This record gives sequence, structure tokens and C-alpha cells, in this order.
Amino acid sequence: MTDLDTIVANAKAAFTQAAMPADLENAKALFLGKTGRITELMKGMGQLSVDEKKSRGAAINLSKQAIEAALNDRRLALADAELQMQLKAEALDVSLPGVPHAQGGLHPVSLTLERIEAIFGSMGFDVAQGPEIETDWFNFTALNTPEDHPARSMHDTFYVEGGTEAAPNLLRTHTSPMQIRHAVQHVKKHRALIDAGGTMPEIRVIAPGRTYRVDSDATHSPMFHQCEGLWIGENVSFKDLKFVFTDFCRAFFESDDLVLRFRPSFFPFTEPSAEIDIQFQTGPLAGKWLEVAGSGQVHPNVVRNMGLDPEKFIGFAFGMGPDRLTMLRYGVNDLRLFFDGDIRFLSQFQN
Ligand code: 2NL
Repeated sequence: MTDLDTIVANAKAAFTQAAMPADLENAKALFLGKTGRITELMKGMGQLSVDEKKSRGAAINLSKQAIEAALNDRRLALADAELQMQLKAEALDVSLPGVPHAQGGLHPVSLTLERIEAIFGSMGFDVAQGPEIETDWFNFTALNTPEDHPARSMHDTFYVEGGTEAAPNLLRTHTSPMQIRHAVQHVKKHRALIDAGGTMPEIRVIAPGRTYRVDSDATHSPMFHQCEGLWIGENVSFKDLKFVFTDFCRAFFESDDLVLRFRPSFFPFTEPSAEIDIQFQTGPLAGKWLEVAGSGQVHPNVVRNMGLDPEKFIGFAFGMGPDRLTMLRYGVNDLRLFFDGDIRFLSQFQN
């Protein structure tokens, strides 16, 4: 074996031993680097004769090429090994079962609102939604609520920035203002027809949504839900209210075994007014009278504030609490459970 053969063999052995690309580059420097074995041999050729230089130079070059070829082979091998390792580490087993996603669901009160909307929708009611920050006019004045009514006091109503002293802004205390907005829009749209003595399409609308009052205990939350209903036409009477609301209750509670009672009451925006109580004839709540809504014939002043002549237009309105309806429907005894956000409670309502 010549000295060159030995160097080539040593180089091949060193390359094979290199396990990582960095090791390989270090090994390369030992043979092909500035002070590497091959480079040193080249430098040592100075003293040789021209003929000797020729043959010796050719021999060194062959060795150098052999070393470079070995180096290249090893580089490719190491790169391939790295790729194989990466592929193995990132391998995806498509036959493994998937990672299950937690299934969300609607809040029980949202389920109730959806039921209410579906039932009244089937009776031809529109659904009106609008601002939770209201003006004092839409929330109180338009609804015939006197300036000195206790509901207007700071103890009952959240007043917010942005209004003037004469027209303060507030968080709506009921969804009635949205019904006024809807009615005013409706009347505006049909103004020409009304003025020409034609028959205005009836106003038939419900207004579900969040409402706010300064109140907080086991049965009151400062934010609560309301859904009001309004039906105005030329010939809408209390018997229509009785019919509509009885139908609603039977559909909502999925029971025909249910009796309603209209108990005289008072609201500034209706006259006459009535509380609506229901009584189940069967089931866990049988026999108890349960208050579910307030109602009444819309006060002439309120009809006028909608832009209509109360001598010609008449109708009824009602307001109910979806939070309480949800408690009755599912047998929940504490209102606060709805607003605590405890997943152990909420996940019991599958939908
Ligand atoms: C209750 C009482 C009620 C109304 C709401 C109403 C709306 C308009 C005109 C007239 Cl636009 N009235 N709403 C009427 C009677 C009662 O709610 O105890 N709600 C939970």
C-alpha cells in the first residue's frame, strides 16, 4: 500500500465514523483543509523534478478525487439518515382514533328564547331586536310612564353617560322600547296608506332580549331577559290575547293540561291590565298558580306615541321573563345558576 492509498483509506474510515454532518466536516478538514494531509503533500512537491511532479501530482489528484467522492457519498448518506429520522418522528398514523372535540351547546335561556321565537313565529309574529342602551323617551315616556314614576329612580334604573339631563341615556329596563321602535317604523312605512284610509297591515311583533335593573338577590339579577309581545290592528281584542297566550303556554310547556288565569293588575302602558298565571293539572308543579307574564290592552297614549289614532287602532301587549320560564320548564330553583357560567350546570342542557 502506497502512502496515498493509506491516506485515502484513513479518510474513508474517518468519514464513515462521522455520525453527524459537523463531525464529517471536521474529518474533511484533516485531509482536504489548509493543513490537511493532501494539501501538505501538494506543498511538498516543490523539490521534485518536472517528471516526478507530473506523476506524483497526478497520483495525489487521483487520491484527492477519491477522498472527495467518499466525502460526498458520506454527506448524502448522513442527509438521507436525517431525513429518515425526521419522517419517522413526524409519522402520522391515520388509523389512530381522532381526538374528540368538546361539544358546545346553547345556554338554557337561549334555548327558551329560540322556543319562544319559533312559537310566536308560527303565529305570524315578527322578531324585533335593538339597542340595550336606550333613551329615556323610548324606555319610559313613550310608554306612558309619568315623570315621577318610581321605576325612573336611580334605585331601579342604570343611567349611563352620553345623554343630556333632559334626555338621559339608560340601560333598558324592559324590551318595550324596541316594540315602540318597531311600531314607529311600521307606521312610517305605511303612513300614506293609513292617511288614505286604507287597511294597515297589523303590527304583530315580539321583542326578546337582555334588560337591566338595579336589583340582585336569589330571584333577581341586574341583567335578566325579557320577551314582550305586541299586536295592534283595527279589531284586536282581549280575547285574542287570551287565545294567543294560551296557545303559547301550551306549546311552550308541551302540555294541553294547563289552565290560565288573568288576574287584574296595573301597568302604566296598558289599560286594563292583567297578570297571567298558569296552573299545570299534572306533573310535579300540578295545582300551583304560577305567575308567568304581565299583559293588557295597549294604553291609548302609547298607541298615539306609535303614530296611530287610538280611536281607530287597538291591541294588546304582554311581557314575560324567559329566565323564569326556563326555571319552570327545567325545574331549576336558583336564577343565579344561569349566570354563574358553571359548565357542570350548563352541560346538563343537551341540544
Ligand atoms: C311584566 C309586564 C308587560 C307590556 C309589558 C307593553 C309594550 C308596549 C305597549 C304596551 Cl310597546 N305594553 N308591554 C304590557 C303589559 C305588561 O310586562 O310583568 N313583564 C315581565
